[in-house]
Amino acid sequence: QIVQYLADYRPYPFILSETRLDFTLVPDATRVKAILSFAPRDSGQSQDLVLDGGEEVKLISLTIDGHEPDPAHVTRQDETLTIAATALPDAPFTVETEVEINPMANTTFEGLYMSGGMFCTQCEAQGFRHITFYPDRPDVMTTFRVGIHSDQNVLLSNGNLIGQKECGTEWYDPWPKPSYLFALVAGNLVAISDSFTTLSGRKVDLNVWVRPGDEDRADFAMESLIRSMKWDEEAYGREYDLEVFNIVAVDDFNMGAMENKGLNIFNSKLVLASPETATDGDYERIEGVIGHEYFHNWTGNRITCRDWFQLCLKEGLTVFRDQQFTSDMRSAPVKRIMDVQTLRARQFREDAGPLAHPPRPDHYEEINNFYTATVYEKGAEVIGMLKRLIGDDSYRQALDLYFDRHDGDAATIEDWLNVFQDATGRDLTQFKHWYTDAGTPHLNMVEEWSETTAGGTLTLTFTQNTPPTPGQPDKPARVIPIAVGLIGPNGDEVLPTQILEMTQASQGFSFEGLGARPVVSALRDFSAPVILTRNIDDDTRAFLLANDPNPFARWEAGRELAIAALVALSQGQPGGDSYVKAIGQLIADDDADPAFRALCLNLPGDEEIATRLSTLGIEPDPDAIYQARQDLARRIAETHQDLLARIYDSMQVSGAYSPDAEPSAKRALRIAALSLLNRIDGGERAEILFGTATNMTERMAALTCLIRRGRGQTALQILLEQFGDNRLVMDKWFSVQPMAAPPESAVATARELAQRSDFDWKNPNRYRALIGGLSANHAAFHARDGSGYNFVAEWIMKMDPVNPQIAARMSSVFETWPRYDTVRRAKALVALEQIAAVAGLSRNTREMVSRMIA
Ligand code: HT7
Ligand code: ZN
Repeated sequence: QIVQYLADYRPYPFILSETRLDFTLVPDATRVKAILSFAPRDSGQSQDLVLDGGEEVKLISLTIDGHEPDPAHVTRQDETLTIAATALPDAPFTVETEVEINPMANTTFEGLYMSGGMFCTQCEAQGFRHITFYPDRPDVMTTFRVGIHSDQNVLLSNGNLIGQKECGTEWYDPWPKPSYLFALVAGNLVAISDSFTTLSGRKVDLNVWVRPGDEDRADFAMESLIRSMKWDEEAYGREYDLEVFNIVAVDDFNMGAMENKGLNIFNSKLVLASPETATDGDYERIEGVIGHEYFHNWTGNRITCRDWFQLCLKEGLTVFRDQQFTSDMRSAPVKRIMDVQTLRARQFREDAGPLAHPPRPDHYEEINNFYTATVYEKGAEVIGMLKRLIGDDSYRQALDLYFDRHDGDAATIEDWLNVFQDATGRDLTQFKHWYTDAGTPHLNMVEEWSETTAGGTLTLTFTQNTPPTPGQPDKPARVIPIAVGLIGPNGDEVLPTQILEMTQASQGFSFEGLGARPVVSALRDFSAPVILTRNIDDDTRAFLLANDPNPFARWEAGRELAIAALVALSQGQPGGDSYVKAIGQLIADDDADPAFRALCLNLPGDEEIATRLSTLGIEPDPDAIYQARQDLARRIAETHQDLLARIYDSMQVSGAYSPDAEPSAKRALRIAALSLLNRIDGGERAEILFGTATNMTERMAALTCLIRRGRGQTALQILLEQFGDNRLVMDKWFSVQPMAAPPESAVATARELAQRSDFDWKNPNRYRALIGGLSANHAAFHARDGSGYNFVAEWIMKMDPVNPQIAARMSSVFETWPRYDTVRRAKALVALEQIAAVAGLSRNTREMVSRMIA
């Protein structure tokens, strides 16, 4: 069956009470022995036992209760091994298998594979079936006892270490878990070690394992882990539950990191950091992802998902928790603005195109294609809305009930919503549409003001409408929490934030007894993931930018001014005066948080402008957008050059580097000023900064500026000489060139880089750096001659047979193709059809491409 449907879910007919695994690790011929203790779920059920197992898994032996079954009762077909019901007792039984696999030949980085000489696993979502035959589904949970034999010096698996001999270790994980949380690592590694004492006084050993030579870049990861453990106790009352917590850094990794029970495996870029090699952004991401994976211990591991349709149950909640963590560690308003930027850039874009799907999809072909911004980021937004609707105390009560009621379960979105219903007495039937319906609601607000002797009344009428998405033409009205505040003409707040609960397609809310007509600050804190439109002029936006006490709404007002200007300029109309003036006032305010000022100073990117144009029903022209953005940036630089120069000088941070929020914020503002000044100073400041900066944040910023001015060669050469053997710095080196290059030369630059011997394209980080770097250059990727599309398509086709997950993921850069002009559309379609025509194309890429051209 190609398409999997949620409606077809059936419990597994057997209970698995224990899994014993024994690994003898040899790079090209690893042996895996498994002993699985099953019992029929219902007696007299007479069901076949179906185990998942990849076609490349070589079956050496199979016994049931110690006896070889009649071969006629055993069938291997597609990716399964079936033992006929007639060969099974109607009582508990054990299945023992021995298989052989070849980790060295595994280029997919799924299952057991090798990275830089070490053995490593990745089992989510369905990688375990490439290790041995098993019911590889999240609702089959059991304890694991694992033996590892290898000549590597560090041998790790989940749970607690219960035995250690020369060339072997034994691990026992007492917490029942599904196969996707299994992990094994064997390598010549060294550890940064520490410990953490839990709330109830248990001591936990902590290790961050890295390759020898990388130890001096792992401290921040360890500090982040300790902060995460403490935060989860304080914010959610969640304690860690094993004797040891191991983190391993791996160079070849398909995604960011993986929450395997007690043995988190990380892409090395999310562990290793030093001031000379990592940027402030890298540090913040490391802290956030370490937190994310750690928080999964409760939201994902102790309570897992019944099936993969429920993926957002663990991912949405864990993203929400990691966002809260970062807000608490750093600046909450800045974090909220950054999260909204990501949501709009990735999820709104997904929701508006052919790949749109609900946070809880009801069908898929390849589950790996559903680790999306919708499942993760929108999944988190939905939880934020729930919290806003019920309040902080009720949210905490509901979460306590969730952990109490479902600990040890493989749960569903229905279970999750029932917890909230039971904790609050609210009916969440309508709210559930946020989980089941795709698309971003468009929300329009109309204001009506009337005055009587008793005072003024302001009525806000909201109308919601969600455009059709694939397979979902009509959408019912949703519950939308709309946070609103009112600001008087003198700038004072006359009504602090209130949550209006919209439940109808069109609904009015009145505020009576007001003095003079106030200015409405709407959708504060981005209280719902919707696209808000309202009839508002530039002066009112500038007023909000200057006066709104809600930092998100303030930033949003500035953003709207900037976008309005860029939309106008990209269509050859005048625009930008109000923005240029307002931004000058804002950045001159030395009392405002530098991080906030930096966010306001960074112009919306080309992609965001294209999205806005397309929402307005206008075909975006990438070249015109690029030009408009250049022109506006130059005007800001020219108008405010003295102010920007003062900011650039005064935001210099002296002393030892720290990735903390305060110095990072200063650097962010300094860099924002630099990138504007760079347009009028000939690259002079960037050149000096590149030569003098002692941290990667400023060096990368300077390098980007130099490349934009066409004078990056010397700096690139210096970086290459200094860091040619540092993979993570070289990834930056590969990505910044096509990303910052002028659109007319970016594809040629990318092609040239792809020829280099150090373009180790089978490494996902390196591949994403270059191919993703080019596709992030909007005007280059969407070049009218189709050269950007062709380059990316070639590399998708090349990667597909080697690593289908990475190829399929990269293909989503095409998802916006339908919104461009006929010439570009035709070229993009040719590229997509060329991919679709490849013989033997993976299920992953085939599903993505066919959804995009449907
Ligand atoms: N739960 C993990 C998702 C994941 C993954 C991670 C690494 C490599 C392949 C993977 N496939 C799915 C990561 C997370 O969300 O925490
Ligand atoms: Zn996750």
